[in-house]
Amino acid sequence: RSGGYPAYPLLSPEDVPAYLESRGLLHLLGGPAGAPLSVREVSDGNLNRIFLVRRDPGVPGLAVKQALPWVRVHGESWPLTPYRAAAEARAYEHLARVAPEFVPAYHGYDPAAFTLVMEDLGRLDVLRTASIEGRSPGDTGRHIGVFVARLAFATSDFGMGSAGRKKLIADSVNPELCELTEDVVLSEPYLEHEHNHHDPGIDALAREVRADPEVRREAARLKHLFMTKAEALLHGDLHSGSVMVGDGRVAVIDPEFSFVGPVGFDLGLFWANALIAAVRADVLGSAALAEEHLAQVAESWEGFTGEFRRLWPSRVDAFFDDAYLGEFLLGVWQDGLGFAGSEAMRRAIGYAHAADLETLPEPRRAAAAARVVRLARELITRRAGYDGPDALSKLIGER
Ligand code: SR1
Ligand code: MG
Ligand code: MG
Ligand code: MG
Repeated sequence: RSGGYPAYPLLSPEDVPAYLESRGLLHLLGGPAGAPLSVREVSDGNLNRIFLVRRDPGVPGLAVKQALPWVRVHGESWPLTPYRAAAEARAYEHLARVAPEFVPAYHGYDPAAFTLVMEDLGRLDVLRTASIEGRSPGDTGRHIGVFVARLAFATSDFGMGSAGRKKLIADSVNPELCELTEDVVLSEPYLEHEHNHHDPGIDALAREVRADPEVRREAARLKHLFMTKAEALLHGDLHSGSVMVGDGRVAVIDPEFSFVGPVGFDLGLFWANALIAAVRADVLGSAALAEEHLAQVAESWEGFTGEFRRLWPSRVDAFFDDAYLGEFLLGVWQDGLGFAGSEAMRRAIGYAHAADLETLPEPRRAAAAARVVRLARELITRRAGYDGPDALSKLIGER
């Protein structure tokens, strides 16, 4: 999976000031030239190293993100191409054009060090962390829906001419990161695999799910959809760890899994993590907060469809008429529910679990994991029966 790549220096905090100077970016930090910088490593995601840099406290800092040639949380025994940083850079370039208010200010990519520099969103918090701390998601969902619609419309055959789209598809291939998703999200959770683990309290349920031929058939259908349905450029990993909130903003980060795929995949990942946050709140006895998390599904869907319909009159090919828009949106909804099921399933019985579940005390942790597996199974196998967000509320409380 690592592929070939040139040798490159791995940054440590001490290297960062000189590195930023070499890229001509130090002036962005304000303060007098030569004044000391503070550099903090805050790598907390699964894959990369992140350094936050500040000089003048009154000036926003910078985030320096370097792709390691392996999966950071696993170690060097799981190689992963650093070219994912180039996919992330490409995605930020599109996003800066079509959804600038939803992404950090982007200061460019250095292919020799597989490193990006962007605005430090230090005054914001990761949505997953805020949810675990019991904070309301507010209207995050609506913003995420608009974000997905902007990127999806602009990079679809509705927003681009046919020839330009073919080039976009070719330029945006991200084979190693797609294969990682095909493995850890879309297949391994349904198999006995060394990457998987689960709460011992749901062992019988995990076995039952893996033995269910209907689950297996629909999981295969979803994997194949992910591999073949080239609708639009995606973020590709839009879970609640990729969303930052606060300071009057909703910002989306970490688009290194970006490629041209099914639009429902981005919405589905967001929905799964909203449902998981709702299950957590519910098992902790906060029914009102659970409702607010659940409402993120409806609000993001409204945000998405509202923005997509607003953009629709500007489509480049009027052969796609209003009736077809309805068809298209129905497909996105149903794909989104299925991918929400895939994402929820892997967060409970796959490799990278949701901290929303992992930080619960027993026996609530097992109870919440069981609910997540059941709702995931329902979404994977019965998604065609849900014609709108209202019907989803029954999923959260099911024991
Ligand atoms: C081994 S990678 C596991 C997960 O981390 C990333 O953030 C993606 O969500 C991926 O599926
Ligand atoms: Mg903060
Ligand atoms: Mg494979
Ligand atoms: Mg990520």
